[in-house]
Amino acid sequence: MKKAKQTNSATSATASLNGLSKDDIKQAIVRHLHCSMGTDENKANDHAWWKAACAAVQEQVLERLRSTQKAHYMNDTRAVHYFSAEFLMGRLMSNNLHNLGLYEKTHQAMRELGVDLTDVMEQEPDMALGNGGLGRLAACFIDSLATLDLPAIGYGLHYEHGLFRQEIRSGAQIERPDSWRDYGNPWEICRPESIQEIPLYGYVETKYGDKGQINKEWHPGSIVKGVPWDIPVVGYGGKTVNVLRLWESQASDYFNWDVFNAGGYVDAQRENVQAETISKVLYPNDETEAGKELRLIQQYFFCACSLKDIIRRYKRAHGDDWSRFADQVVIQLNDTHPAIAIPELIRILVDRAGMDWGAAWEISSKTFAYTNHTLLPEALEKWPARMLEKILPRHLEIIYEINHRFMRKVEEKWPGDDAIKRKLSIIEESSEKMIRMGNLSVIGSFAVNGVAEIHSRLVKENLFPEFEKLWPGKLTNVTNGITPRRWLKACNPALSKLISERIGDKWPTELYKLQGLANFADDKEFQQQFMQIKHDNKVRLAAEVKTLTGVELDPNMIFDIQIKRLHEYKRQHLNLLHILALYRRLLEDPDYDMHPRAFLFGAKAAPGYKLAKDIIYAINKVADKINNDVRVNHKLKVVFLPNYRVSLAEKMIPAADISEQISTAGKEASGTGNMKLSLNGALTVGTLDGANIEIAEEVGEENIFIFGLTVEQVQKLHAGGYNPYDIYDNSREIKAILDWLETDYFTPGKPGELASVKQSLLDGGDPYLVLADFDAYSEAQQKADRAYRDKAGWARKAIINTARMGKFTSDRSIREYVERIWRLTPCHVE
Ligand code: TH1
Repeated sequence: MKKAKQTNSATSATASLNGLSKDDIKQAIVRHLHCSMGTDENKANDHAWWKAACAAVQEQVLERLRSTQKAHYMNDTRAVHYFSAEFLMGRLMSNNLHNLGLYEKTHQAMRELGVDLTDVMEQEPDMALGNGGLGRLAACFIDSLATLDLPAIGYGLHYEHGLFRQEIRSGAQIERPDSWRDYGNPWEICRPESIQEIPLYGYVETKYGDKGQINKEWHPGSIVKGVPWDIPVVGYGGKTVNVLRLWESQASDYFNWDVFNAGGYVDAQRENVQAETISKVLYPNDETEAGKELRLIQQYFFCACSLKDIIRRYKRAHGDDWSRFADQVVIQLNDTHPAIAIPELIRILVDRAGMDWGAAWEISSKTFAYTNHTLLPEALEKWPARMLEKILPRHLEIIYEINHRFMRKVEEKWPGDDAIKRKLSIIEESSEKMIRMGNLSVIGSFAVNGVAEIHSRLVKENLFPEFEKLWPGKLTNVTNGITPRRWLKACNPALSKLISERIGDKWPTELYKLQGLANFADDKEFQQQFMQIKHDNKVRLAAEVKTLTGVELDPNMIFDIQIKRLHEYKRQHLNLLHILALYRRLLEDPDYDMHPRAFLFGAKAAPGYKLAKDIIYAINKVADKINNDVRVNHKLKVVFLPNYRVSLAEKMIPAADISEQISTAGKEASGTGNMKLSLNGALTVGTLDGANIEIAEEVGEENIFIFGLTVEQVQKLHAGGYNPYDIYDNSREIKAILDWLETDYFTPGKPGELASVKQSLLDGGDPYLVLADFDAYSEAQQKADRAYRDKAGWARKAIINTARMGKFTSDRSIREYVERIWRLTPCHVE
């Protein structure tokens, strides 16, 4: 009785947010089926139903978008502008329905129409406009910003093709284009009234004014058009609806007209193609800088469009009075990808608004804040000065001027110290002069943050130590977070319902409330319900695995999951070596004592990253062998799920028993998958890296399996001259496993196909210390195995994991940004 009542209050709380009834929803969907889709209930397929349902939901969304924009305009609010080259949004239907409080009613409405909402939602393609953690973080952040009623706008690129679709052919990754908009995207709205024109190339003219002042004029060689597409971002509770504004490039009419007049019709078409190339495709490299001209143009294109958009909006309220600009506008740079916005704003202020340098710098340096997401040297962006000179000649001059003035400050602080100057300079004087975007971002921002405690400490100590001395307090930490609306409420409905029955339904916006679940950690009935839900989720995932790969999984196995981009530092190959060790132990001793376990992987490799693709191939070849080896396959299974993406994560995460977070200490800035898995009751096997450390602090050491070298030990080992052969020569097991990879055991008739993995760990020097951490990892896995067999003990640990994830809501991250960096006040709508 009591439970039923609580569930009712949960639905009525959301029902009061809008007067929409189930019948209203039904009518709206049918109306759109008829009037927007031109079909009817008898003919419509799932795709038509999906589009009609989206249109019905979008009506609600757009009404709230209008009231939000009105409220923000009337209150002339300060707003944050989140600049990011990536927004990994995933699907929007389920999220929007949950955030509007319309999920249940829509589900029922559709059932009465004879269609299943879950099937219909499967029609929606993922919006995969990002690579991984960085892009998904941006998506979680804009969800939290809207939920907290904060005035915010996300700015990025409207890529025609998002991250490639991954197919696996004979074990190898094949890339196929992603075409998320082929059948239209019902959520986005084109805004031709806000088109911008963006200059590129050309030269700079120096003009001398009558009072001796120097004025610079950039004569661009080409102009492209930026067309904005708005995607509404619905806050939980459905009050604030912000927008994500993504820019699409098009050939500018004005530019083509000139070429056309010169008689070059065909050339004019060629210009078209070039302009439209800018937003064609997302660079698929996670954590590596592309160094390509088109990538720099993409970055400048979306930053320039966005700044013009911001300035147009500012001027509508404040005219030519620039004095309040930095009070109204804060721009957050998501890594250095949008750092070119700094010289662009200065250019506008100096060259266009006629400000002197001091005044322009005063405004610009109070406008930008920068988030660093990585310490990996290959990800730190540097652009050849010559490339900038060609594409953005005026910006290069401005960067030199910023640097010149900054070097004077450095000289004041460390007189005569040229080594420090070389280190801090924006310009790297190597054989080819390079512009360091990280240094530019630190110098041009008023705040800089890392994304987890340990990462921020390393940013301060190793990446920018002198900057900390120059500007104490400028470098800070804001630990990442995830939105519990998508990553628990929507993706794990059964667990969400159970949680609400026990602790009420406030947890989606007050995630610390989850700690109330700790009271039930030893409650037999609750343990049983919690683990039954996990089991049901595993059954569902097993069915999906069967469809996608043909492999059958017993849901009583431990589901051990590693899902993230494929990268050596994330060490999927450490996981693979351990799987090979288990396989070998089982072959040597059929009674080898282990609970049956299924290892599941999901990972895309950058198309040009050879070793990463080799590791995917190796996982698939080992999986084939093990899954078909009747001697072991009741105890061991290995699955590589193709095309890992947000919507697949939503199916895998609720079904995980074990979460693999095994990066080399010091390499993973934060991680956010670690938070999602733990929130859904998976136990982490992980290193003391990134946010794992903070997760361990929250859940307690008895509820996590921590192993391996610490950051300090990693540094020491490298300094002392690490030689992986010492380990190989002294460990019978490691030697046997690595040698196994060179045989044709996993690739019959083709010995050596998996040799590159071994090679990277021996002659390659094992840069990520896979072999050094192997024994500790294997031991941690054994502990996890023992712990799993204690059913009640495991249930308790799993419950504690969910209960202690309060800290990792992205609402907390956003509140920290707001208090310490952005200084925003909420604007309540209606
Ligand atoms: C990731 C980090 O690797 C990860 O640890 C972190 O949780 C996430 O950002 C969010 O903060 C990064 N992704 C990229 C992608 C590119 C360049 C640098 C990074 S760092 C393209």
